[in-house]
Amino acid sequence: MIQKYVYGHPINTDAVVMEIPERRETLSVMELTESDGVRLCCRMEENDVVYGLGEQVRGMNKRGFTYISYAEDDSIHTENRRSLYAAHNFLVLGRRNQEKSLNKDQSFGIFVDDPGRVVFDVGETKYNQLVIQAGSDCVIYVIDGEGLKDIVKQFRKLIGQSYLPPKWAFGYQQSRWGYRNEDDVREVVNRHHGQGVPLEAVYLDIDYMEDYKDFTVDKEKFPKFGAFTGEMKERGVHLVPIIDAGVKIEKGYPIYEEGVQNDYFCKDENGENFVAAVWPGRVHFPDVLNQEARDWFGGKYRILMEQGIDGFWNDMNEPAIFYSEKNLKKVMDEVLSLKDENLDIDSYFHMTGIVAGLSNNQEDYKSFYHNMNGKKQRHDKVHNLYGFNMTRAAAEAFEKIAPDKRTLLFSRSSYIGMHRYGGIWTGDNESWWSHILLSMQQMPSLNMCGILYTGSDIGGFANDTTEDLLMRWLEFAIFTPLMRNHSAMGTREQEIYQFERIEDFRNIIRIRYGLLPYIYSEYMKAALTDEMYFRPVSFDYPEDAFAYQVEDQLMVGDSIMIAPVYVQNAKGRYVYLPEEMLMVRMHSLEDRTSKVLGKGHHYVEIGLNELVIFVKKNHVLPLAVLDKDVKTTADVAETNMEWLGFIGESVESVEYVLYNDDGISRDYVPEKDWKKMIVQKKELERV
Ligand code: MIG
Repeated sequence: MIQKYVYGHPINTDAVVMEIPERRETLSVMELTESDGVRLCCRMEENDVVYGLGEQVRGMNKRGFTYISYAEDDSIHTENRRSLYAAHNFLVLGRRNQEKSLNKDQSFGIFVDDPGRVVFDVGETKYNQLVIQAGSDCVIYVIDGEGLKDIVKQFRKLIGQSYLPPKWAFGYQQSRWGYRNEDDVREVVNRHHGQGVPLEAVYLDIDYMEDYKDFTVDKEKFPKFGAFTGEMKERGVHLVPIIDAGVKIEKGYPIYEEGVQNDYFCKDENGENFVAAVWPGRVHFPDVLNQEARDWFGGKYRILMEQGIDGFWNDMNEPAIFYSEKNLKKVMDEVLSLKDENLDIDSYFHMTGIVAGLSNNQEDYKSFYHNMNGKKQRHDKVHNLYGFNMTRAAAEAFEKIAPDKRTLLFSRSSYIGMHRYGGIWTGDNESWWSHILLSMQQMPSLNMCGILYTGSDIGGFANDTTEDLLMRWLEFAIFTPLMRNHSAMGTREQEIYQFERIEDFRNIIRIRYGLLPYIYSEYMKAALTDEMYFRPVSFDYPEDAFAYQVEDQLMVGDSIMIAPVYVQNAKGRYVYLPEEMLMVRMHSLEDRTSKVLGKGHHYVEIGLNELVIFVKKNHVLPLAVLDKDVKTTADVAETNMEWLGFIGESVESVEYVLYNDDGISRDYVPEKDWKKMIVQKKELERV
């Protein structure tokens, strides 16, 4: 059951799609005080767990830290970060009884629909206290149900169906900030294909643009862009350009001119177009919270789509600000006034502080305004809606520009509700081992908030990767819907062909293509029925006291559990099995062995070039048989499949619901796309 409570005069965020009658009585699961905003508080018992909050640092169980919902472009994702790029204000408090299994009646979910700053103190200040601090205008939804999965499912129904990407978006994708021109891109494709490695997409980072101007293509680097996208498509490769939030201020640049003429940009307090700076230097921000401006900005994606583009990533849409013109002037004046001074500890740190404070400055976020349905709205109160609405602008436009097909779209910043329009990637991680684990922990939290199409930069974005890090990362990422190797300019090149163990890389990526029927089926079913594709182990085994402690294993879809290795030089790891499972070990898609392991703790050896999955009892999964030269998802013939599975003694057959479709059209046809497969025990391959 979902209960809705309204405080003050909240803005309609469009996070929610279901009409729920407002409750007049006071909220019961948490104690509420209304002074200085809405403050909710409740006691947490020793064994209670808290899941949710989407894109944040730390564990799946969020207890013991304070998280702040305030979208921020901060590229150092260490465990002291309170905010990353998104605001996902939903959590579930799982209460546990004496036996440490879930107490369904007392557990609940809570969604704080407030697009400004919201603070979740999940037992940091006091271990036994959960405190949520929102603004004075907000809507609060409280959800109870039949356990954690059910609470999440109800929340997902409340916020609407998750985005459906095209099937090609489940292939292997390569990106790097630094591919400069046609030849760079051709080389990436040639070298993957030359090594027999499938490749679905190459990303175009900011360098493809003319002076970082949105919707332009540099003619020197890409003289015939339309022809080039065609050439790539013939080879099965989609080009995916980046779009940034800031529109360059430049006379004669049509997007700038039109935005100014029609008042489509955010304004400062005097009603002038607000000037910030990002890549191109001075920019204006399109006011995507204004429906008219949103239609206009979204319509611009057509320029690239007409040249053959069918996928985009939206960046810098927190929105990130390097500096505002106004603040820069103030800081410059102050720094100049210190010229020739003897800087002591205070004045020196003051100086470096104000310079560092130029970017993403809170004062700047308070100094510009949106036009929301004719009402002037100060940005900081609706800050977390910007990335959501930039992405919505694109998605709404795609319905007109390409109504018959699905377009790939994901964003850096997001708010609850954006999952209906696109996915996200988890931003600028590092080539650190701890960031494989972070990514694993973020996935189920994101899924809880409806964001199913997601993944992190494989190999790590910042810093130099190593061959073993990339290999282990891929072994996890073959399960993430978005499987993209991406890195920053200036770091070690990390396309798989830059390393020696190319055969191992090829084997791992081919396993992804072999698993495609399963991954696609499980993704689509999760999206269409409001389920989670990635789940913490405790979601599936709520009666198992130890499952709540498992922070580095995941349930993936209905049939399997994974336990990736994320420690350098480790030759294996401990794995907890909440029940008897079949461990399948793969050296390659074709070279597999398997063994039944009992419930409990096991040390499992997992070599650098091995992939291990655990199949749940009485479950099966389809595995495609691949041709030698498979290059894309389109080459994966779903007619040629075998079944991996684990069927118990007394059972003869099990059912698997296989979802498949043409991978591109928007209307799905339940009768045709869902197939109930009965798999007989004797059909299971003997491995
Ligand atoms: O602040 O476009 O997160 O993926 O490569 C850098 C350059 C801007 C940040 C994105 C990253 C991308 C980079 N962008």
